[in-house]
Order: sequence, then C-alpha cells, then structure tokens
Amino acid sequence: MNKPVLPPRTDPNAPAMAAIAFGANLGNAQKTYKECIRRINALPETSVVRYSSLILTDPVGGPAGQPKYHNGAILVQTRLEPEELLNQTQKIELDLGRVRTIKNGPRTCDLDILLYDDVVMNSPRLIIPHPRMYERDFVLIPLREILS
Ligand code: PH2
Ligand code: MG
Ligand code: MG
Repeated sequence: MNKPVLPPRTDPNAPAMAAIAFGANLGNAQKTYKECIRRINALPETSVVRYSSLILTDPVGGPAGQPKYHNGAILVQTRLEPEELLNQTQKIELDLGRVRTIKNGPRTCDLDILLYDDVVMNSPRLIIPHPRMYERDFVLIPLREILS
C-alpha cells in the first residue's frame, strides 16, 4: 500500500501541517483523546483540522497481558517548529498522567508526531517521519482516515 503523505503546501506562508498519533491503554481513553484534541487545539499558533475515530487494537510489543489500546490520529495546522510541537505534546502527555516506566509499557496517553509537512529529520529527540509508523496498522488505519 502507498505510504501516507500530507497534502503538499501550496501557499508558502501557510502554517505547516502535522499528523500526530494518539494511543492509550490505561484510564478512560475516549476522554483522554478528547482532552488531547482540546489541548492541542489550544496550543499557540496551532489548530486541529481533523481527527480520526478511535480504533481498539491489540498491544504490539511491551509486557504480556497489557490492556488493548485505543488508537487515533490528529491532523493539525501549526506554526510551531517540530521540536517545539514535541515539547508541547510531551507536556500534554505528562499533564494527562503519563508515567514513563518500561519501554512499550501501558500508558494513559502517548502522542507521537508522525509527519510534519514533507520534513525528514533525525535529531536526538525526534525522528520524522516516525520510524515505525509504516509497519503499524494501529497508526496507519487512523492516519488514512484523516488524510482521506
Ligand atoms: N504503542 C506502542 C507500542 N505498542 N500497540 C498498540 N496497539 N497501540 C499503540 O499505540 C502502541 C502499541 C509504543 O508507543
Ligand atoms: Mg508511541
Ligand atoms: Mg511516544
């Protein structure tokens, strides 16, 4: 299947487009998703353009026996630079109760930047496109919904 991409930017002064994945398998994921959308939309120079429905998915990796995930994807327009958008999404994760313990362990809120315009970057904190997105149906299905 084709790799999903963001629509090309026609106006050079327009804000960037970014796609953000949501995942949660602890707490009330529907409520957390709505709250993430509200908080992302409230970020400076950022607005939510579309968001997908949530899908229920089997956990990939991580400890055995963890709950199923709710996964979604959020399309935003923003003038924040990628690393600043990362700072802001990480703050939302923490404010919504994210505790980092084991790798791929259960979490109340995971927000991953998938795509940012046609940017390709590899900094110590952030790799865009998200390096594992193309192998993960729990990312691709919601992403296709917001890009269709
Ligand atoms: N996130 C992971 C690891 N495994 N599995 C599902 N189903 N959904 C996720 O969001 C997820 C995962 C690391 O971020
Ligand atoms: Mg993740
Ligand atoms: Mg993450």
